[in-house]
Amino acid sequence: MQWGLSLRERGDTTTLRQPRELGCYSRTASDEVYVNDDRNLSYYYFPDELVGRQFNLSHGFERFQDRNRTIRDTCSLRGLLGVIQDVEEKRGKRLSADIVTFRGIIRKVISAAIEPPRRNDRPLELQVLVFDGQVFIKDVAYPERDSVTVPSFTGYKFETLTTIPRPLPYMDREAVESRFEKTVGNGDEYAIAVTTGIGACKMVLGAEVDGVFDFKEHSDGDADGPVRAVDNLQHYLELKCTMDIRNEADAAAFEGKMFRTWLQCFLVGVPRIIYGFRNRQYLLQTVEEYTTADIPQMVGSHNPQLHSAFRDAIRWYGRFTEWLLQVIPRGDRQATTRAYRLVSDPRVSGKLQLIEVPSGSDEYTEMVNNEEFLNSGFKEWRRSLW
Ligand SMILES: [Mn+2]
Repeated sequence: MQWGLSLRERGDTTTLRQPRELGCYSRTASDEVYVNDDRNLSYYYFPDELVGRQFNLSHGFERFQDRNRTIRDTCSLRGLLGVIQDVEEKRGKRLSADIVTFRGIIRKVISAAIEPPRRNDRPLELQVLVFDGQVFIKDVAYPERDSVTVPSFTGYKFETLTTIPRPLPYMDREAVESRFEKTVGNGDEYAIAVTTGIGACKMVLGAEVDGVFDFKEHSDGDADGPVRAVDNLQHYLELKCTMDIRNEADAAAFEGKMFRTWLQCFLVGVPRIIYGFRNRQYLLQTVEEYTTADIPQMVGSHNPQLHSAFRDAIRWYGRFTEWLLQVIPRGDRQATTRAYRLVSDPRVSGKLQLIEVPSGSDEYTEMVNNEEFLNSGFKEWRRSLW
């Protein structure tokens, strides 16, 4: 069986459910996952006087530590499901979510319908499992596709240069001052799980977060009282690095990037974005801060091509989730797991396609038994609630 949805469809909903932080996890470069543990959280610290030093953001490229060598599956749901299970164990019941996935996956689904197709875009290839009445969506990792180039390295370098691993009072001065020489990698990750939704659809989204702007609040840890989850969304920020703007074409390209960055942050409620601008020689020129909520007005008001994109993004998000939940049967929580592929190549067809993977096929067995998708610990936990 298969179903199609035109990328031109739009729903009526124009607002999101307020995202709330459910918990967090840290994944290390050696592929260990620590649930509700912020050991990999970074703190932004880059005083203005450092901007003038014109740091070379290509410095140390040859020493880059690529996670694809140490992490089995960069698209794993292990940490995200770990947070969900931890919260459910504390509350003694299942979270009422319809769809569980990553923010990056939703961003890709939205971009496929809203942004003009770009020549080097990958077709969308997602895996879907329906288990315990909920829809889980996973991306497929292709390590050979995302080898790091100097321009993409500058993004990681900018993060390493502008953040510290602990709040400033707990850092020794030397470690703060030697950040420019620090080895850069993409293995350590801090991620959050957020509850949000659109229309009638309740979502749990996992999202990597670059750091906090100021500080993080922790729960009281009072052994007698109830566990109080602290929502830190207001403290989080997204870091980006891009080429400085010298002409109109650069400005238009930057506005396209701003749209994608807005989407990335808006979906999970990250309120601040800090952009580093570098020149063609990779030297950091300026640093600018933006408020996520201001971007639609800022970009949409003078870029006619992006004017309706912000609203359309939400309307398509609503239509997509509504359609997915319409075509996927999930009334019976104890029913056998169903598997699908969700694919789209906007350069070839104007459709999103959902294709059922027949149970008993090799592909089905592989998806259902993939420990990086729904791991046995999570499945056992959910079955214990039946
Ligand atoms: Mn970033």
